[in-house]
Amino acid sequence: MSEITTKEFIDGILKADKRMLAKAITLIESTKSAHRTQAEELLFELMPYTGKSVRVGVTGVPGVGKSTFIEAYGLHAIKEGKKVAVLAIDPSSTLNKGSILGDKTRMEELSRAPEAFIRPSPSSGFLGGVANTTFETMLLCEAAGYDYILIETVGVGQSEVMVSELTDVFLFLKITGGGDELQGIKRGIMEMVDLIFINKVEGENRTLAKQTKQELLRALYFLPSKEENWKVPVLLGSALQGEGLETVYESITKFIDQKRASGRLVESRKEQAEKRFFYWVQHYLLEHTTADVRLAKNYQQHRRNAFELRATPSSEAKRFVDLIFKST
Ligand SMILES: Nc1nc2c(ncn2[C@@H]2O[C@H](COP(=O)(O)OP(=O)(O)O)[C@@H](O)[C@H]2O)c(=O)[nH]1
Ligand SMILES: [Mg+2]
Repeated sequence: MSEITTKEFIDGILKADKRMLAKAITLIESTKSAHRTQAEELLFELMPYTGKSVRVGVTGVPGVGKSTFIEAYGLHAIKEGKKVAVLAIDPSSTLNKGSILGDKTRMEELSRAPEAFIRPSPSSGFLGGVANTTFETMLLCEAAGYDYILIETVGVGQSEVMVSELTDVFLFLKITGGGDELQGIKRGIMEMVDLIFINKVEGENRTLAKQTKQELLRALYFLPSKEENWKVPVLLGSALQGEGLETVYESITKFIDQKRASGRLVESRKEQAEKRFFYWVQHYLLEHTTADVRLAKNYQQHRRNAFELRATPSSEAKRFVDLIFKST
């Protein structure tokens, strides 16, 4: 157990004590079995206080301005009377120890605001040893009363899919340029977005931005719509100069209202929860299994057979799982 009791965590979080919230997040990120037990207890108790925020996923290539946008957007939301939590998922940190997201010093002003909470989130899969707990972190933030959860992720690998499975609205940031560059946008992303924001639209860039907008709208036109009666808007602005953020704010509010009214919000959250359940079943099964010294050894052996290409991954997985059930 952590030296802080579950009750102390609950009281602290419900009082919006940021230090306690940060400690609780560290607890749920821990892979120690005793910590996980307390983390689940905590999440269970806080469940009634969750679910009330607007969950926004923000993606786009490195350098497009996601952090700058989130800071400006967060400050705008605070002006509207909201509390904002920012979670940054950095897929690079586990791959090469580097960071594509940059550091949170970019959100200097937002991080000073009493109504804001900023936290990086580990992202590696459970085989890497770290559980993916962004979803659970989000629930803790909701219990602490944050109205907006903004999740930043880089447009590489599977991170967008992951974020789209955690959020209510998926925002894609882009800079001007169309044609060939537009082809480069992964089709998968275009099918996931609810809203596009063209950033860094300043000065002479404006004409080009309008062209890019038309091209994006044309590309979107041929895609099946993700949400009924929602045409993905392409909005223009400058995160650095604080332009266009109000429009994004209004657009997101409209989108969420519509999604709530149609019942899709609850429905999609149920689908997401089902995916989380499946994720945790795998996680706990593997954790339990490998807690057994002998099975852990077998696990490593079969794993090695697979990644050294000595046998097919599926046959090694099957042999390992058969072994578990024989031994119970
Ligand atoms: N001119 C201009 N620069 C911007 C704008 N938004 C971000 N930047 C700059 O672009 C760079 C990358 O921004 P950052 O927010 O870190 O991008 P991220 O990697 O997508 O999070 C920084 O130097 C920002 O100051 C904008 O609207 N206009
Ligand atoms: Mg960033």
